[in-house]
Amino acid sequence: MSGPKAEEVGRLLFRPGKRPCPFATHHFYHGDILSRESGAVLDEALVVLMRAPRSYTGEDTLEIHCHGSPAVLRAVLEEVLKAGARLAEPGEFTRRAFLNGRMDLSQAEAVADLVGARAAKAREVALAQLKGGLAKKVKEIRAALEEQLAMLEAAVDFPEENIETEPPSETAGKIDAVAGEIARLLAGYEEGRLYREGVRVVIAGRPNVGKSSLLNRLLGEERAIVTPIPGTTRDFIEEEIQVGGVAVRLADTAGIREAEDAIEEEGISRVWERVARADVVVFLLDGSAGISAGDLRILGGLKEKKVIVAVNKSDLPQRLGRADVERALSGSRPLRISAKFGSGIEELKKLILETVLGGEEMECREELLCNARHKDAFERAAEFLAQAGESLASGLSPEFVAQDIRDALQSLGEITGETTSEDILDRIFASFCVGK
Ligand SMILES: Nc1nc2c(ncn2[C@@H]2O[C@H](COP(=O)(O)OP(=O)(O)OP(=O)(O)O)[C@@H](O)[C@H]2O)c(=O)[nH]1
Ligand SMILES: [Mg+2]
Repeated sequence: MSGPKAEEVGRLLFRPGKRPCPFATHHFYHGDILSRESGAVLDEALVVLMRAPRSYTGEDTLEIHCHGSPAVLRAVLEEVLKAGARLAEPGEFTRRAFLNGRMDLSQAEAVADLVGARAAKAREVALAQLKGGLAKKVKEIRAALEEQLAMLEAAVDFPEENIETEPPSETAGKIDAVAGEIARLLAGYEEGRLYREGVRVVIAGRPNVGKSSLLNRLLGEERAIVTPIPGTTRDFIEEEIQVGGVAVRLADTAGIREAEDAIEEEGISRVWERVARADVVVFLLDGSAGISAGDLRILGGLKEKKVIVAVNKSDLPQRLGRADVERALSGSRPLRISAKFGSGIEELKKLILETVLGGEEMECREELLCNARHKDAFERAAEFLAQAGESLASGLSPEFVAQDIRDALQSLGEITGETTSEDILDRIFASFCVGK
């Protein structure tokens, strides 16, 4: 519970084991949670009051640490509501923390990311952001721009007599430096996004090449049905694994061919929908069968995507020579695997990460961009700065340059929440889970 009445409500339903209970701030007290109506004990619990402003929300906050079963939680929650509290909205605790200045907006968003982190890298980027890495960077950039803005405004307000007002000579260089810093941050976005959201991989290919076998092998369990009958998989099957601390969402799909019935046709159209949204496609060939016209047609549909070509069934006599594949793929090197026996699977996992992250695995920097909202704001700021640069170069009055910089500052402020509209705040916090 958060708010000025947290202690009052808490006292109504808590019977401390040892009386009196002074509720010293940040101290746990042991006792019972009671039903006020019947006097029955609902649970044995620990209760802690954190007085404002030293709490998560910055308000008085009271926590009841009770047993975790649905029955206990429901009974205690009902009692709390009867005693005068109301249910928090999604993200309301964090929203209050933000409004009370306990954290900036990028840190508030990091809380949601941390709660939802599915892999080690996602946890790392969320934690760095929660610690204020990005907020600090934005603050530095804004401070540099504010300094330039102040100088420009001085040039507008106090022009030297009889001299055309001109922007200070160092302005262009300073703006350039800031733009360079923003470009560097934007360059890390793709990596950060993949850490935060995970990598979407689609396994695609003709029927019977071993897509479902590969999914099962990557998962380490018999998740998808495997049979020698082409057209076994109709719908796509999605499962997640971890590779090098990154969540990798794998989709096994229906084999692509001329569909034999409406179900298969629907399945195949879904493959292409999935492919469109994939970060990388594992295009699977059957090494014991050779490349067919069907394979080449599928490959033709993957031109816009990052593709890993894997030649499966390497345990069988091969009909598909390396030269065939290289010719068909105009030079890219296929990876030979056996989904049935497991060879080449570790290499494939590594290759998936290399393909999406561009080879070298970068250090998890303090201010790695991982959120599309932040990226969008930085991009708009970069555009305004480019405009400022052009205004300077074409000798426009400092007033114009100043306005560009104000616009850039406005965009940057949206990241940390200084200039974020109520609508956007609503949208951000609505995506939180209730209770955080
Ligand atoms: N020898 C050998 N057989 C394999 C290998 N991978 C898959 N198979 C066999 O190939 C047949 C088809 O495998 P699936 O995994 O069902 O193929 P699929 O691509 O999912 O097929 P559809 O769902 O019909 O598109 C099965 O009999 C598998 O046992 C492999 O690496 N080596
Ligand atoms: Mg299958």
